[in-house]
Amino acid sequence: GRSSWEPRTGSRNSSLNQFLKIYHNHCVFYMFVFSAVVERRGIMLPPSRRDFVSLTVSESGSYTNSKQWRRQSCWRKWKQLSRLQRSLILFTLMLLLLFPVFLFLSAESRLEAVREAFRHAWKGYKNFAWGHDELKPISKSYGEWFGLGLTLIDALDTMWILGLKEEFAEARQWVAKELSFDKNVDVNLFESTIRILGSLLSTYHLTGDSLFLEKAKDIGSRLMPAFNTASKIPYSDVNIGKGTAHPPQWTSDSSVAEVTSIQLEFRELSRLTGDPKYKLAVMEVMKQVHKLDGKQDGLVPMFINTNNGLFTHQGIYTLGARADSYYEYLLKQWIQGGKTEKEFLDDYLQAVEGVKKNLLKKSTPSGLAFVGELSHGHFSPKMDHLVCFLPGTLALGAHYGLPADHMELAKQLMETCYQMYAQMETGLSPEIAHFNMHEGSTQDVDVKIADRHNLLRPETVESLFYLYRFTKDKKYQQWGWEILQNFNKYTRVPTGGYTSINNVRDPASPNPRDKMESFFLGETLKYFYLLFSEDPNLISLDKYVFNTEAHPLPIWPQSE
Ligand code: DMJ
Repeated sequence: GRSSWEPRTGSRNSSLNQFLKIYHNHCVFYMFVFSAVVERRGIMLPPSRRDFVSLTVSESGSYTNSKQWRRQSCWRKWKQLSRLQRSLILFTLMLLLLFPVFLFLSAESRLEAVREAFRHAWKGYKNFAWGHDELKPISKSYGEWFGLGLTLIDALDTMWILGLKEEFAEARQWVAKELSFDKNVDVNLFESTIRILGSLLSTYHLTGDSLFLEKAKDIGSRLMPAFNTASKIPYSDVNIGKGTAHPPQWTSDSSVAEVTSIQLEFRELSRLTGDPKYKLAVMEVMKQVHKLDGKQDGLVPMFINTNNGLFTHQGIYTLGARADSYYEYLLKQWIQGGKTEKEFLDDYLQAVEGVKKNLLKKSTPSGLAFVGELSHGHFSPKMDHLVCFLPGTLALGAHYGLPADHMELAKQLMETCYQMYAQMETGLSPEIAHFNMHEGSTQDVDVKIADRHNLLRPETVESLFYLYRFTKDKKYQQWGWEILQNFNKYTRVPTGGYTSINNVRDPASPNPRDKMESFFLGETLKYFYLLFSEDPNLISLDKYVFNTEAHPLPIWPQSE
């Protein structure tokens, strides 16, 4: 048996192997080019030992002799070149031979930069917030949301993927000894499913360590009371100690994204435990939402009532907060289930058409494609940073054979999401951007004062990862590299950790918020690492599907 906390595929080893393979291929290629050039120019290597030509008159021998003769004449020509010419040729050859080494070193140094960023974030968490939900890096303290060590759990598979064995072992120890879900606390069903259940399941798959499966079963079953509603549309909150659930105090609605973005995790839990109750509960939600009235061209409203199971606040459509991952999980459930559940695909394809028809516009002056919002027929050019998951999802669909124009749209939206960073004074995106559409406007992006914060969110880096995996266009890595450097410049706290900031438009005073969200470790840094890795087998997208918190879950074999 594999030791439970040793990475199954040492990511450093696999990147070294990858490098050696690439290097070998490059060398073979350059040797080939070299000999072709040399032959064309009549340049060849010196004859070994003998300096005379031996002629054997036979059919097969004539070829060998003419080859030898050519070699000698090449050598003569090489000798005839001036010293400068020879040096130039040798220098060029050397550059060509060293090029893959440079490529490897630059990829390796970017990966190391991500590991370093992780260690720095971890240092803050470990020193000031160990076992608590979130680090407050400025005040060197912690914040509690559910009281379940959220950051530590969310970060488990990131450490595994980055090859941070010591940190992982320490965190595993905490999970084994300290983590208990038998607590009288209210947790949000969606957040604890994607961050806690999702991470425990993916860590179980990556490590094969049954500790994580046991913990996943425990939290999964404690979340089930959320589904005990009149409509079977779950409540937003559950008390995991008491086994009671309720909606937020001010409403009996749940948000549509929340009730439709827990399916990958609960379906997987059923598969692993052999108990269908988890899957049945979440599939019932999908079944109802699939046939509900109130959609516009496949786009869904933002709220759903837990008593009657109907959409509420109808007429408002967004790909941002409260609806975003509904679309993501349509595609991903179809992928997870081996592309057999046709309703998911139909709803996804219809929604993409709905986006194109109702929400997709171009900005002025640069013509950036963006996805705005619709409110009772009125278009608003407002785009949440959250929408930047969409280029990655569209690209993933195209990879799985969906129409090629999805990939085109993915590339256009990717450029826009990058511009949401590049056009800010700190090089970091605001939480919400407004795009200009009126003639004569001189800048594409406007940011309202209340929207200038950056929470270290992952969506753009996530999409860059997908776009790079599928296109191999280096510009996506370059964009990601710029973003990582700006996170380091404006959000890194010297004593450990990274912080959300209030103002991406003021490099002199970005104004730290004193909070490191768990998704910075769970998602943002993981996607940076995968973006800079040249190894397509490091979480292969043909074997895994990422949940909306970047936790990879296996794609089910066709036979299942
Ligand atoms: C994460 O918890 C998930 O990515 C979710 O889908 C959206 N919000 C945060 C990150 O921005």
